[in-house]
Amino acid sequence: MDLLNRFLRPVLGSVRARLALIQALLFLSLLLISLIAWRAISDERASGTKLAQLSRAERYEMSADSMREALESDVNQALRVDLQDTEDLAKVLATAHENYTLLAADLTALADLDLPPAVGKKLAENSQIAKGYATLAVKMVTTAVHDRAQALHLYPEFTATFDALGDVNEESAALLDKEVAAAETNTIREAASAHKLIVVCSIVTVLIVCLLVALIGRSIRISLGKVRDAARALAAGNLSVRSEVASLDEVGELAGAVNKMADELQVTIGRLLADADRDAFSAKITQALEMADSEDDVYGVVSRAMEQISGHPTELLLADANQSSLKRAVTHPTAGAPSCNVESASNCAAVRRAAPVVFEDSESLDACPRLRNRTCGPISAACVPVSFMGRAFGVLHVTASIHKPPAAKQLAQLKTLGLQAGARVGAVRALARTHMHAYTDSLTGLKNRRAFEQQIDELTAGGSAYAVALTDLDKFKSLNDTHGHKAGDEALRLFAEVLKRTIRNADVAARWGGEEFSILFVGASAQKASEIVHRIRAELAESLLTSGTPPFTASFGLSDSSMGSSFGEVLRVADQALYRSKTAGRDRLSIGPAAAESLSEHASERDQASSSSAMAIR
Ligand code: GH3
Ligand code: MG
Ligand code: MG
Repeated sequence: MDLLNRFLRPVLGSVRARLALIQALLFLSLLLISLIAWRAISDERASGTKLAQLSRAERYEMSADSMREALESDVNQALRVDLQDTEDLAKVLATAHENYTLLAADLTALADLDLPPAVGKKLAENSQIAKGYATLAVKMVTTAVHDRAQALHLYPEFTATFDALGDVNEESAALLDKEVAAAETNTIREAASAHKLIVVCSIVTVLIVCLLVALIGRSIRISLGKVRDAARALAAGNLSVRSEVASLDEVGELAGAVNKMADELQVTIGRLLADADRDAFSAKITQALEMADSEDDVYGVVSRAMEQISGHPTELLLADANQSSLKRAVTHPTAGAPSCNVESASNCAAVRRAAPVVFEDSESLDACPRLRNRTCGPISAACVPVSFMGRAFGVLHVTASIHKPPAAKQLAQLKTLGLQAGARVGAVRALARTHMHAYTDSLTGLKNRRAFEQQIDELTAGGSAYAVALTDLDKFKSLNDTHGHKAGDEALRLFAEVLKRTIRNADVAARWGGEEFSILFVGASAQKASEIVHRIRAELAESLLTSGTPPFTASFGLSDSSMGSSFGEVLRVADQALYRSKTAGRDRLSIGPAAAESLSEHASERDQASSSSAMAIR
């Protein structure tokens, strides 16, 4: 089969050519059978013709022989003694002439026949003798008309000629019989042989044609079968399968079309898989970032994602909430940071283009200048801008071997990471800002009362000790009235700054409202906190000397956790102490409850002075 294909393929490149060959073979077989049949029939006809010629020769020979006898009868008639009537003799002469003519015609017809050479030769000899005999017969009749005696004189010669002619005629007749019999046998044999030849040739030719048609059909079927198998495998999901049929025919074209379809499918499915992969990655990042409540949480997610995306050195450079300069926020946990030295987001090429950029070769003319002269030598790199609400504030930077930048899939994942991390960091920062505004006093930057109260629960949880101070600026209304509200604001800010820089980091100061402030001293007793309060007062006095703000003072009330069973009670004690500071002349610190008053009474009777055991310290 392979051998056949090898020979057939160059010639029969297409199915159409193979079908044309089948048609040609059928035509040729019909032509061959026709030729053989024609040839056999021709042979049969030649043999029939020969037989017909011999039969005619036999008939002419018999006719000539009867003319021989007729002429003898004419001669005998002319020599009869009783026939001396001239008229009768003339009739006999005429008959003799007529018979002569008929004999001559038979001899001419015999000579014209296409006979076997032996027969022709024999008949030619006969013809000579017959002509001599006929001429003699006519001569005798003619002579007998005038001179019977003379005619009788010739009679012996005539008789001898008659007998001789009779003998050769017999020989000829015997030869002709034999030839006719042989011709008949030959004709029958030729006919039988022609029939047999036609049948055998027809069967052989049809068998050969059928075999060739079957072989060609099989070659077409095998080719189609290969294409079918490839198509089935593709339909079953094996997209790596390709049809091997590479012929130039329609089957080859079909195989090419199936292969092309498989290529297209593979590309499309590859793209769909890549999309699905990216979507899955994006969904994971989204879920992970949803659980990230702080920037540090976001950075943790970015770090793990970097490790998942690639093993290349990667870093996330971000501008913090207040500055535009970029700082390294996240580094690849195992591969480390590429250490880009870009200072601000606006200096980064990716940020400027607002799209990821890939550099195949850091030494190339159009490469980012910050990639050059790195200690690791020439590299490739990819930079993905990180933005929030259209404003880029960072970049994801990856480096790899020269001319081998991160693959398309990795770049797509970096884009997803940049987009989502940027959105989350932006959201966390926005939330923090909102939180800050809700819990921060905008004039002084201190916590407001709500923030203070919320933080109390955390800081005093577990029964740890604390002290609380309440402070109220003295005669602030008159400061406002005298120097204006702006100066009043300035005074409030100055006092807040004094608080901020004087209290310990663990302690919390807040604007309680108006010109009143509160301070929580974590883990401190009232006695210990009083030292800090005095530092505050001293610091205030000192600041007022240089600030240009109109001078003012503050009154303080202080209590601690030992003075009440709840924060509310402790606070009320501090409030009472403040009240005592005010009533005692302001610009002083009072500590603890008035000894003679219950805490509840003090709460309702704030406008009454307390004294006795309470401390008032100036
Ligand atoms: P005292 O020594 O008894 O506390 O006298 P005081 O004048 O400070 O007390 P008062 O309650 O009579 O007045 C408080 C003043 O504080 C009234 C108000 O105008 C001023 N004040 C409150 N909040 C602000 C503020 O945000 N800015 C300015 N400039 N003034 C404020
Ligand atoms: Mg007040
Ligand atoms: Mg006041």
